[in-house]
Amino acid sequence: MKSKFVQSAFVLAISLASSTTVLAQEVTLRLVSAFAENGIYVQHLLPWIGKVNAEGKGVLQINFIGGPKAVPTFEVGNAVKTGVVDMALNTGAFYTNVMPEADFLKLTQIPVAEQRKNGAFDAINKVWNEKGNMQYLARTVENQPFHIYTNKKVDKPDLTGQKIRITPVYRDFFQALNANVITTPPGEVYTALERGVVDGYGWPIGGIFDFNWHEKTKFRIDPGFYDAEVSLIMNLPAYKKLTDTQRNYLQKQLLALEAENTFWVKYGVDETARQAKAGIQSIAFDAASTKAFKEKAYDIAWTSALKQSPEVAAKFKSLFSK
Ligand code: 173
Repeated sequence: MKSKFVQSAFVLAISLASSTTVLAQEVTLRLVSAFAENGIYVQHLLPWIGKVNAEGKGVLQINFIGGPKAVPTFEVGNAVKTGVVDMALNTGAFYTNVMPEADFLKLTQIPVAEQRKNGAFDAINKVWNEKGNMQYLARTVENQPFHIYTNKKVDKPDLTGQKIRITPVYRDFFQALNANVITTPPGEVYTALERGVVDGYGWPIGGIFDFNWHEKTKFRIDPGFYDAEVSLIMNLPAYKKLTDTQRNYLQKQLLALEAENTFWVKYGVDETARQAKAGIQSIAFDAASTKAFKEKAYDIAWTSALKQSPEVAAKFKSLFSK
């Protein structure tokens, strides 16, 4: 009798201990997005979060808090840096207030898979760790060039007399094209167009329908330039606190997420067709001007980068270029 009691108490103690261990090994990471929840970047990410949570029971869970209503777009970088949140879906242009180098990621001309092989990814993380107190986890968007969308027709690459909505992505280039620039988060673009505060805006090839901007857009200037960088970033102390099992699990899922980036090429093609159907006209230049336009975009951005952060820009330029 007594020994049976001792035995079951022992079994109970063991099972309690192991269930505590299981609980202690499951971490829940709070994630916010600098992009709106109804936009393609978040919509593309949500199934992945679902999969991470379904397969990560007892190991790692991601709690999606929300978009810019939870944390304003331009404050998300600092929220990650200071640990207010653990993780974010963000783009470098939105956290140049943390480090100017964040915006350099738009200049990559090789796929993220190659960045992981040629040392670019590690070079990014060295800067992100040291200057941003964050870990650069994965690039979730590729092959989405930026464009100029405008309601004022042009026949050459010149935006004289035009007011264009920007973020740091476009500033130097659009100013070099003589535009008057106004910085706003994406959430303010529709109203700015509606009120005539701007004649146009910069945005990648995909996504303008998510916010109904097509209703207020007449022209898209081709070609596109740079590559929209949208990535998952994480507070560095939170990343370092993960157990090996948790970090390995997260890494496996991040690589699976990047493997799905093939989605974006077709999405770009589909969005281009959808714009044409919606009556948005493409403005194209002759072959020489097109080439010069693209070269100017990169030249201006790298010149600016080299001024802002000479060593990092030089390193990134050699690792990001084709
Ligand atoms: O808001 C923007 O135009 C911008 O900077 C951006 C960056 C990456 C993807 C989409 C938009």
